[in-house]
Amino acid sequence: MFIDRNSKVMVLTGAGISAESGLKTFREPGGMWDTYDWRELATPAAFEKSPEKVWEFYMERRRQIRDAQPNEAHKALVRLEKHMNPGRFLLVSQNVDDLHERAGQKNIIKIHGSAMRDICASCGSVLDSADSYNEFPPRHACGGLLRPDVVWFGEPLNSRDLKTAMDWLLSCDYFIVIGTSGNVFPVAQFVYQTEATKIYIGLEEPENSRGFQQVKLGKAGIVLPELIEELCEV
Ligand code: BV8
Repeated sequence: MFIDRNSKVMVLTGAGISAESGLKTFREPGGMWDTYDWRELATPAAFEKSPEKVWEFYMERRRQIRDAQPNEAHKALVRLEKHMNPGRFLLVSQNVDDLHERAGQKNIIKIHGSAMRDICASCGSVLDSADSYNEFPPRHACGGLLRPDVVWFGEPLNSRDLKTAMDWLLSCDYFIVIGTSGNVFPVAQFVYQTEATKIYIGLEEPENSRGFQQVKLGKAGIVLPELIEELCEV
């Protein structure tokens, strides 16, 4: 199978693509939600109850993300984007790390937000995350509490991002999904909302595996560069 440069390629990534950079996934043994209770750390109610506890969790993740480097899978997606003609590639990532951006990815939607940005819970101002804050939990100049600019459970996804993703699902030729267990909605349903050629790459069958024509099991850092070389003859 060869991808013509004028094909329309949509890629979706999850925590599995950052695993070989040393970042924890969520639902695997030893993963984030195996160690912590997401109800205590990744919901608006949790932040309301204890902003300090939530901030400690995200500050530690920021430290880990800053110490991590993009891996071969991130770099392979950058090569794929460069192979495609302008406007013919979109990456939608559920990941709140910035490894895709640091690898050089250009057309990217961070559909669950970014742990590397802050947003004011009062006025909605978005700021780059600081290395340290002069008070804890940190506050915005307007006096409102700052929070990580991520989409927590029970929060709606950004409507513009969702519309762009839906438009691409309806028009793309290839939908390549990497390293996501297919447990979190509405993103887990994307595979059923497109007529594209659908390929999954991951360590194990995802929950939504019956939606894919091809499931390639293995590490993204190994399987993805091979697949992209085959698809693009780069
Ligand atoms: C919404 C940001 C509606 C934070 C995340 C009850 C109450 C409220 C909502 C719900 C509810 N019940 C269900 C819902 C819906 C809920 C949901 O889906 N819950 C699940 C638990 C059932 N969804 C929501 O709440 C969404 N919002 O529905 O809003 C609404 C509408 C209007 C008005 C109000 C509300 C919001 C969901 C977003 C939550 N935020 N993250 C943070 O990260 O701190 S979710 C979190 O899960 C991350 O974003 C993560 O990316 C995402 C998905 O996880 P995965 O990436 O798939 O990671 P996982 O560990 O599961 O899998 C990794 C895979 O990689 C594995 O398969 C593994 O085999 C593989 N792998 C490992 N190593 C490698 C590898 N693959 C390749 N190579 C390797 N080396």
